[in-house]
Amino acid sequence: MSENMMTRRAFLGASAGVAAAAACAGGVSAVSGAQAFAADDAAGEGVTRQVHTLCNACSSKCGFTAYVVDGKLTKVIGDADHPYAQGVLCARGYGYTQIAYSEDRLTDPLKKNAQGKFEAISWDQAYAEIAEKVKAIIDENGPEALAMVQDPRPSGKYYTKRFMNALGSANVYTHGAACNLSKEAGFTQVIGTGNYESDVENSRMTMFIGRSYADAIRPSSVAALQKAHENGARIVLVDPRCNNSVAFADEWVPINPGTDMAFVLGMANVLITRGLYDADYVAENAVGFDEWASYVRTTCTPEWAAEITGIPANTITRLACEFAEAAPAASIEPSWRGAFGCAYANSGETARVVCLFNTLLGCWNQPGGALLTSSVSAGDLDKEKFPSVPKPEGKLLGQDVYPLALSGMGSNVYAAQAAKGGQIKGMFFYNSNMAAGYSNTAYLAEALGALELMVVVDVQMSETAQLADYVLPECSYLERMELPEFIGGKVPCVALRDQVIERVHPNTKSCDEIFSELAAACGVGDYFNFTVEELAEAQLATVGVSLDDLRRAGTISFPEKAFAYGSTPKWKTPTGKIQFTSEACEKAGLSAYPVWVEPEVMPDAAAGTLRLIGGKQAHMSHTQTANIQDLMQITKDYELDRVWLSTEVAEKLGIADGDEVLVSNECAEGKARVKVTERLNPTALFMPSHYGCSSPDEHTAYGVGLRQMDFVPFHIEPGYGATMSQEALVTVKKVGA
Ligand SMILES: Nc1nc2c(c(=O)[nH]1)N[C@H]1C(S)=C(S)[C@@H](COP(=O)(O)OP(=O)(O)OC[C@H]3O[C@@H](n4cnc5c(=O)[nH]c(N)nc54)[C@H](O)[C@@H]3O)O[C@H]1N2
Ligand SMILES: Nc1nc2c(c(=O)[nH]1)N[C@H]1C(S)=C(S)[C@@H](COP(=O)(O)OP(=O)(O)OC[C@H]3O[C@@H](n4cnc5c(=O)[nH]c(N)nc54)[C@H](O)[C@@H]3O)O[C@H]1N2
Ligand code: SF4
Ligand SMILES: [Mo]
Repeated sequence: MSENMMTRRAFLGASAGVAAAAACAGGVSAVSGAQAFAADDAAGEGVTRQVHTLCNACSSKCGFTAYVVDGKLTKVIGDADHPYAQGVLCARGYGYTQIAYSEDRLTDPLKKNAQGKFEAISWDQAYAEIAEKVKAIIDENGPEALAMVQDPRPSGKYYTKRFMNALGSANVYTHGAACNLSKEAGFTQVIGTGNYESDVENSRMTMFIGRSYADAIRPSSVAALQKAHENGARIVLVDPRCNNSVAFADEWVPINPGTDMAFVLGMANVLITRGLYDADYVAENAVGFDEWASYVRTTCTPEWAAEITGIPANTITRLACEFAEAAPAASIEPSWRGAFGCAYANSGETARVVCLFNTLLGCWNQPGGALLTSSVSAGDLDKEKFPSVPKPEGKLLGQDVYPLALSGMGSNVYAAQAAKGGQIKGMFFYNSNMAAGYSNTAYLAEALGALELMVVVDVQMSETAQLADYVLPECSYLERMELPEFIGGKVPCVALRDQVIERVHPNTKSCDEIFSELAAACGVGDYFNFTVEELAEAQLATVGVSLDDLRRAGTISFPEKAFAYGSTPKWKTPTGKIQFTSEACEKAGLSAYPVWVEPEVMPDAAAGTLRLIGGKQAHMSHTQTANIQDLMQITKDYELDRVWLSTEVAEKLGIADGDEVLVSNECAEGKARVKVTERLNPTALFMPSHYGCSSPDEHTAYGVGLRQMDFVPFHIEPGYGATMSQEALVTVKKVGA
């Protein structure tokens, strides 16, 4: 095919996974639309209750209406006015509702005994023992020796932070270092904020770099991509793997993984040398352009980029020219994790270059361009009822070593390193499976094993829970109410996770209960003298909404705060401008303007090494859904746990589709069946990222497939603090060959 280009038709309908995922409804029926509504209501026996709530199968937290008949969940329908759901959930959203009734649910607090076995204890005993250990750690080492890792959830992000800060520790980390830390931190250096939104549906051209709406789904994103395609927008996927978004794309650019920075630099060279960029926009809005431009002009020719990326120079030139023609209704989409969220030594710097490229297009806040939309948040509350927690004295641990890491995320992998080194002694995990997903699993097990106190709050016995001293069982998301969730976007809004069903296991508790009660046991209960309803009501009052109204509506929007096209964003950078140069980056030991950074390791065909890359599947979320029976059945039916190998390499190694192969490197080895495909760059091995569960108490997930993080060495991205999840090389050989 010319210029490595593949047409979209070549791959239409190619994915069994997407089709199957769309059909999955778990034990709960998945219906959308008003008709289904009416039909069901007419047929209903027993008492039907309807509750608006939010999904918990991934961080998008889509809104839906739950139907409960005689106390049991029978049906869920995506809420039409929730901005991410737009009337439908994805397969995970339907399937994950089974978690409430899972046989593998945690039902009681557990303590690891001297033999390393877990035994059930009372909440009072758990609180008292944990509090005693917390106090001992604070007395001996100060509160800086305590840390929390959490996946930001509506209540979780509030209660975990308040709890840690009340104890005097600033060490609150999200999962970000294994997700989107580099991306958000790199963007922040250029545009002063961690994210933007591409106006895909109104664009003339959008390029996705390692981002797949059709695999890593959010329903509204898939809808926008479909609309863009129908509107005739040019959609380009830059990905070593031809992902399932190709159904709505015009072109797949099969880049060498880890080289996206060189690719964008090469396109920037074309815009700059040919005078195709928006010079007026740059002059008005940016600082440091000339320095960067002279580097790009002299070094980053399309031929230079072709050598590194494996994409022909004429393709790079053509794409840059197409961008110039489509601008300002064009942008590089911000991505999420795949290419530069946390993957490489150059991820943060790649993020900077992506923002600079969009700046050359002059597309910020333009229809079809890259938008900086607004959000609404709760205002100040009554200080008597909700007293402010004093700011901890110490700084977030790791910020001095990785100064570019956003303080709202921190480097959780640095925290693990600090646990191994004895600087952190006590660690809490809320809704986080660090041990299976944030970096090298053997290293993390050893690091967390060195802790004096490890407490995990989960709903099932995750790999991280297996390592804990105490495991505290939360009720599932369907069994609790949480704080209001404020959502930014073209029209900002607020939505609510509400309690749908009674607790299936009466001895489980909600996040707010657990941290409030634990705080009381630790002697800082004065900061938690309110219920979650009271706090929700108070937060909502600051934006003129009542809890009752929100419960009735599910989602309430703020049209008066809606985004307006054409406005000039306020650049919240130190210079007040878009920064082609950054003092903070220079101070962190990087170049003031972004220059090409070679990945830490590169595959070598002669040595038989391949880069191990990962990615999401439409029916699975991280590690948390593999134990849901109906979702795992899709994997089994379609053998979706296979690793992908390019036809070219497979032929060279004498491997056929369906063969069992041994994947190995210096960290791990394991066997898997292989999918041999034209849809993969031959320098890569693709491993779907949801498998290889090693917790025997997750009976459905246990032992299925390989786990990517077993093969990733423990190392941290300079300056940015992320996990470098794809700086890993492996070899493959046929088992028995
Ligand atoms: N192996 C692997 N590693 C990954 C990824 C991957 O796909 N695979 N993805 C990466 C990305 S993009 C991200 S964002 C991070 C995500 O990392 P995490 O945020 O840690 O997500 P999960 O790995 O799904 O683990 C979530 C944990 O929360 C638990 N949980 C689920 N519901 C509840 C609840 O209601 N209450 C409580 N207390 N716990 C609950 C689950 O049982 C599980 O143990 O991982 C990164 N690392
Ligand atoms: N189904 C599903 N959807 C999800 C999630 C989930 O777990 N499952 N999680 C949510 C979360 S927390 C996140 S962070 C997002 C993640 O959203 P994405 O970042 O879109 O998801 P990934 O599948 O990790 O990566 C996307 C693509 O990046 C490609 N890729 C890998 N390496 C490279 C590279 O070096 N260069 C380029 N150009 N491409 C590369 C992969 O082949 C893959 O097709 O998804 C969200 N939505
Ligand atoms: S994208 Fe899917 S899994 Fe994520 S919140 Fe929405 S419905 Fe749930
Ligand atoms: Mo993520």
